[in-house]
Amino acid sequence: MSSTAYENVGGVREHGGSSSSELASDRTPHQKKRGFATRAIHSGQDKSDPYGALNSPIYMTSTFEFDTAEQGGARFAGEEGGYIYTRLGNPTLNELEQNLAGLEGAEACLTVASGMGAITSVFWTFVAPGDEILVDETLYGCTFVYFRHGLDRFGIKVRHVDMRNPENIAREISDKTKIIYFETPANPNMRLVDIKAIADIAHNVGIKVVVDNTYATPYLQNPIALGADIVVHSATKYLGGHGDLMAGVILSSAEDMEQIRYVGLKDMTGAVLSPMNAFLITRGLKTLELRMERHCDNAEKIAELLEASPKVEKVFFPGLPSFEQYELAKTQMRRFGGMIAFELTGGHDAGLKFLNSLEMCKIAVSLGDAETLVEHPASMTHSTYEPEERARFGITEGLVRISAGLENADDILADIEQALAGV
Ligand code: 4LM
Repeated sequence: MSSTAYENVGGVREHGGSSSSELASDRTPHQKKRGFATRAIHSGQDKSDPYGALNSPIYMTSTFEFDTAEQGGARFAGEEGGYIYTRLGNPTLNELEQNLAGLEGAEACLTVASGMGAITSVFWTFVAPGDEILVDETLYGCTFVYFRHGLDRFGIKVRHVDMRNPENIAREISDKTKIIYFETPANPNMRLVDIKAIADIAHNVGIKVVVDNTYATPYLQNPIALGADIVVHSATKYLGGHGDLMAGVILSSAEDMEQIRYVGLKDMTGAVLSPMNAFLITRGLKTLELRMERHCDNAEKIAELLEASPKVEKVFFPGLPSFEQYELAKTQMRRFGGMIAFELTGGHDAGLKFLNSLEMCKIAVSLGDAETLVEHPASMTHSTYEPEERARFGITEGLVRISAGLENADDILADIEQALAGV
C-alpha cells in the first residue's frame, strides 16, 4: 500500500467510521431527539449479531480475510466496501465512533490509542514546515511539550496566546497561521476560552479551530455546535471513566476525517485503539450522564468547602460566582464539571503537606475516574513547563488539582477537611 495515497484505501470507508452526526436511532418514531443518556446507551450499535447479543462482540482481530485476491485488491482500490486491517478500521471501533459522533454533534469520529495520539494525529495531518499555530498558554503538560519541543523542531512556529481574551488571537494571526488550539476548561488552572468568539475570528480568515474537550465531555459542552472544526478528547478520562484504559477521540467533518484517518493515523502516528479498549469505552458511555452529574455535584461541594476555608487562598472552579469567567461558564457549559484547582495560603510546601495528609483520596495524576484523584501540577503533570513558563502562564507552584470522584460527597469532604486541618 502506498504510504501517502490514503484515497486508495477507501475500501474501508463504508465501515471505517461514522459519516453522519445523527443516526436514525437518535430519534423516537415521532422524530423527537432522544436524550443524551439514551443515545449514549443505544446509538451506534450494529444489530447484525446472529445471536442477538445485547453487547456486540469484540472484534479482537488485526486483519480481515478476503474471499479472493481480486476482492482484496478492490478493497485497497476503494472499489468495494469492507474491512482490510484494524489500523484502517474495525467494527468494534466503528460502533464507538458512531456513538461518539452523535454525542458530540460531529459528522465523523475516529478513536485512537490515547489523548496524545489524538492530538498528534490531527497536527501531523494538517501542518507543514513554515506554518504557524496559535496555542493557549495553559495546556496539559505533554500537549505543551509536543508543541514547544516537538512540532517546533520540524519548522512549525508555535505562538502561545492568552486566549481568555479573543482579541489577543486577532492580533497574532498571520497569513501563515493554520490552526488555533486550546483546552476549555484548561488543565490545570481552569481558565476558559470563548469557543464561539474564537471560531468567528478564525473562520473569517480560513483557520481551523481545534478544541480539547476532555475536561467538559460532550455531556457538558459541544464545541462543534459553537463553531469548532475539530474536537479532541483524552478518552482515558471521563469517557472511559474507570481509570482502566488509555484512549483518544477525534471529531470533525467527514472531509477532514478522511485525511486524519488515512494520513494522520494510518501513516503518521499509527496510534490505533485496541478493540478491547473500545469495548470498555462503549461500556463506560452507558453511565456517562450519571457519572458526570455525580462528578459535578461532588465538585461543587468540594469547591464550596475549599472557598470557605481560611487555609485556602484561592479556588479555581467555573461554578463559583467568584470565578473570573463565571458568566462565560454559565453560557458555554451545561454544568461546571468535576475538576477543581486551588492554592493554599501556605503555598508550595502546604500543597505537598495537604496531599500527604489525605487518607482516602488518591495522590495520582489523570482525572475523570471513580476515585477522587489529587495531584500537584508544578511537580507532576506540568513539570514539563520551565518554572518561568509556569510563572508566565499562570500555573503557580502551590496549585493543587482535584478530580472529584464518584464517592459519597460526605466522605470526600471529610478527607479534605482533615487534610486541611493538618496543613
Ligand atoms: C493529567 N492528562 O492531566 P492521554 N488532553 C488533556 C489531558 O488532561 C490529557 C491529555 C490530553 C493527564 C494525564 C496524566 C486535557 C492528559 C492526554 O494521557 O494521552 O490519554 O491524554 O493528569
